[in-house]
Amino acid sequence: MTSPNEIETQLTNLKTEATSAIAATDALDDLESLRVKYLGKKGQLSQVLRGMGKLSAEERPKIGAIANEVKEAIQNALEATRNTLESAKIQARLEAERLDVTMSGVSRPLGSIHPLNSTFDRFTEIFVGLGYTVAEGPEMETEYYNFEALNIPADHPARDMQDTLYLSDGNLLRTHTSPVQIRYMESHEPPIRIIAPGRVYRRDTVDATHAAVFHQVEVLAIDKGLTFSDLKGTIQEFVRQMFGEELPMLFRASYFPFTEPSAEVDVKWKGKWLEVLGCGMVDPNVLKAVGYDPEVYTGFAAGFGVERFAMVLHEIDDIRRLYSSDLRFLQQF
Ligand code: 2NL
Repeated sequence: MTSPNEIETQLTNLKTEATSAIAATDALDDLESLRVKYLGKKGQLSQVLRGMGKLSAEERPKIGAIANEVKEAIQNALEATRNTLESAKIQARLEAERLDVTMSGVSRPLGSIHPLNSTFDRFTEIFVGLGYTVAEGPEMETEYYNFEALNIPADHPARDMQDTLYLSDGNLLRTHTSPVQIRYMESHEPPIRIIAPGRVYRRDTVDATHAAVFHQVEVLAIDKGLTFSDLKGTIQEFVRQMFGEELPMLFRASYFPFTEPSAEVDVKWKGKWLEVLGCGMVDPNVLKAVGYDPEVYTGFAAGFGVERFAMVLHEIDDIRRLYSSDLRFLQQF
């Protein structure tokens, strides 16, 4: 039989051994093995306590108190070491995953909107804001839609092989986006408010201000009672939004086969008069061609060169830069 003194010594030794073993541990897994070793069901503390069964009634509480004290000491040591190891683990992970947010990043080249497209977008935004919708149509056209319906006679110079790109089968590449509007009027009844943006073709010699392929936005409004004042008001509001301010405007009498009267509009911007568009009241012959009664309906139209606007707004000196895909040029936008 184990004497009370021996049990007490065993308990004290167990406490010393366990607490120093726990303190020397540097892995959480090992800590769990130690807990099982000392405090588990078949652990060393249980083994020592098994010897208590034979103790007398006076001695049992005394040894019991010591046993509890040892158990608590081991539990406290386990918890203290677990806390230390867990915070060390978090600390190590923080260290390993540390990010230097001041380090310079990897540059990823980003594209930007081409100045022609941003100019198109501004036209669209302004006229959509005024209640217009966008209409589109084919780039290959017939003589009827490109010329005849627009009151351009057979002997007009625009129809010359010198100016228009004819295709072998009697078709041609549209020289303006007006045919889009003719087609739209054929299939819709007034009131009409549309813009026709798009690519157009001319048989032109390319230089700093001319391209064979370029872009236009045409505007068309048809309704009962539209007058030249409505045209002027619309152009004035367009210029105000496009240039960001009210500018002096000059309506110069002009001539287009598809409008009567016709005008070219100059605006004074940065001290210079710029010619920015052509416009007029839709010619009665054009209204008749699409089946509208010119005694009932009137309308106005205007045509803009998109390249010209892009060049003026961005101070671009040569139209060819817009098609060159030169990054030194494109990266400025
Ligand atoms: C210019 C001139 C203009 C039109 C285009 C048009 C269209 C229809 C009927 C009547 Cl369907 N007119 N378009 C009218 C006047 C001028 O463009 O200098 N453009 C750059």
